[in-house]
This record gives sequence, C-alpha cells and structure tokens, in this order.
Amino acid sequence: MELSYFHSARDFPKGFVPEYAVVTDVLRATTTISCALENGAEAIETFADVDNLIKRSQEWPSFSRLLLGERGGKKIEGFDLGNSPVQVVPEIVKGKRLFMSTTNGTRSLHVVQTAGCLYTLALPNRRAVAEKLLSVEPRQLCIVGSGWEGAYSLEDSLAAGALISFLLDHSSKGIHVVNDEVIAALSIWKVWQNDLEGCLRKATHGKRLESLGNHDEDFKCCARLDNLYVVPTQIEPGVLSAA
Ligand code: 3SL
Repeated sequence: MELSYFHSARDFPKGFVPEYAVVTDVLRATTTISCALENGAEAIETFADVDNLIKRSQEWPSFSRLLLGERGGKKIEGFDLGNSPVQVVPEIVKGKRLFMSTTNGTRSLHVVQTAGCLYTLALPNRRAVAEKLLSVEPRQLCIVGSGWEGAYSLEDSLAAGALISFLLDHSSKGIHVVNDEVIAALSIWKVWQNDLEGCLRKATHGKRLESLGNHDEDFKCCARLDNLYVVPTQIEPGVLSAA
C-alpha cells in the first residue's frame, strides 16, 4: 500500500484523486461524525458553505433533519447543535439526516470527495477504520488532516499516527511510505499513545476550546481509543453513512 499523509486541505496536492482517502479532524468534526453515525443518524451531509447547507436541508422534511456545526468552535446561530460529539446522542440523532458545516473538517472532506473510497477517522473508531482498510489492502491510501485554517494541528497527526501504526503492524502486503509526514505522524503517536487526552489539551486547538469554556466531556470523548465500531463512509459526494 502506498501511504501518504497531508496535514490539511491546503497541503493536499491539487487535482490528486487517491484510490482510498481517510479524513481526520480529531477536535472535533470526525469524532462527532463517528459518534452520530454510531448512535443511529441516518446520514451526514457535509458543507463548507452555510448558505448551501441551509438551502439543501430545506429539501428534507423538518421532523427528520438536524442542522449541526460551528464557526470558531461556537455553534452556528440558528442551528440545532454545535460540533460536540457528546451532544449527538441516540435520543437526538437516531434516524435523522444531519446537515453539518465546520471550520476545517468539512473542507478536508471536500478536497478528497472524488476519491474512489472515502472514510473518516477519529481516535474512537481507529481500529474499525484500520480493519476495514486491511480487509481490502488498497494499492493507494491517502490520509488528510484538517488543521486549523491552513495551520498544522498536532491532534490530527496523532490520529493519523495511530492508524498508520495499526496498518504497519497488521498489513500482510506491506506499506510503502510516500512522504515524511507519515513518519512524523507515527513519531507523534509513539510519544503520546499513553496520554491521548494530554496530547489533545496540549495542542493549540485544545487550548482554543478550553478558552471557550468547559469542554472536559468533549476532550474525554475525543481521546477514547477503539471504542466505536462505525466506519463513516462516503456514499455520494459529501454524504457519509455508517458502514
Ligand atoms: O474545524 C473543525 O472542523 C472543527 O472540528 C473545529 S471545533 O473543534 O468544532 O472547534
């Protein structure tokens, strides 16, 4: 498997269409996506642009839709939910279509939406995503982080490293490392693997969230490893569902 990692949508090579892509945004978009789908959301439709989201969501019956998202870490005015993985509980999301827009995560999803196959990764569903990939052992896999407005994010590299470590340990066909970002992500995983929440809180985005108020439950949820079974999978451009 040819394995590459890009830190954010901005670093992703223009026009590159990978065979398999995995997007991660540990704090918090892909953790929220995993929790919502694990908790029975029908599907999640992602948007970089809020106006497009609102227009599209109105084509859906109001009783079966939820609008979810943040800007600068805060809930978008008029939306049902912010971007917290602990809010997307079964009583709220089961059977609903979620329309979601976030500052960075949904942008990364959009740059790879033409990939042959697209999954999302968070720490809680790391093993599920890894096992799904290992059942196929694609020729080419590209992991894309989300960062913060084009800047690097430590916690996305942590999740990328967690996935890479699992793939290296279990691949039967072998892994060809394409770029140094893969090696760096693996090193970050090795340093922080026994203190995942510590890593998230040390990261600049963790500090940003702490400055917005108490996010202890979000940190706990985002730092859990391998406790979810869902593999959010793109079923049509911009739409993710449980696999
Ligand atoms: O940038 C994003 O996509 C969000 O996950 C950021 S936040 O954690 O909701 O602030």
